[in-house]
Amino acid sequence: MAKSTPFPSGFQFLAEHFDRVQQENLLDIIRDVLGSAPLYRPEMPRTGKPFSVRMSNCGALGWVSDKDGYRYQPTHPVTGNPWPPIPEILLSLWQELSPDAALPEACLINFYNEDARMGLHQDRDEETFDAPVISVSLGDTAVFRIGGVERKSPTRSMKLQSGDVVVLGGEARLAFHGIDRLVPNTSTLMRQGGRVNLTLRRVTKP
Ligand SMILES: O=C(O)CCC(=O)C(=O)O
Ligand SMILES: [Mn+2]
Repeated sequence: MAKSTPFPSGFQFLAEHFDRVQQENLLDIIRDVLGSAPLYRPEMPRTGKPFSVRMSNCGALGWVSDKDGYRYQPTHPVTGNPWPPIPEILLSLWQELSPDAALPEACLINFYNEDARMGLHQDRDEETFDAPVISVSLGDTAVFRIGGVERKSPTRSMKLQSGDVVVLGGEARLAFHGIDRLVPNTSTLMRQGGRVNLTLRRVTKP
């Protein structure tokens, strides 16, 4: 837990990569996506316990969780429709930050209200870990926790604010990470508060 715990190599933090106008634009685009692929509440494998975070996706594939487990699938689990495409602004972000990787196939959309959190986990449901996971935060500040590639590795926490971008590449691609909590009333981007997190993922081997 020491403050001096280093970030894993391949971890990048780009503070306020998106300025306020870009954040508003991106949020409008995500609202459109959610108009056709509404947020729903996933359930934990086996137990069926509901997540505190609501989710949706865009892209050819979307990450879902239910009693049968975690997986990527081409359709929304509630509507049965294909996920909407990944917006151009997010594809450009990927190409800017990860020009050598094959394009992302999934963008998971997480919505946190002030009680939501996400336990420490690895992103490892993809067939390949060659490409990074790129994350964009919008709305209220979150306390993000990141450790190493083993669950027992020491962790450190940092705040993610609206417009911040995080890249989990290299060794950090399989680093344990999670969201401890939101810091309510820290952003005026969304009138009702809350936080949207977008994570771009390459799922299949190119
Ligand atoms: O909300 C975040 O910043 C992290 C989200 C995350 O780790 C995930 O969706 O796998
Ligand atoms: Mn994750």
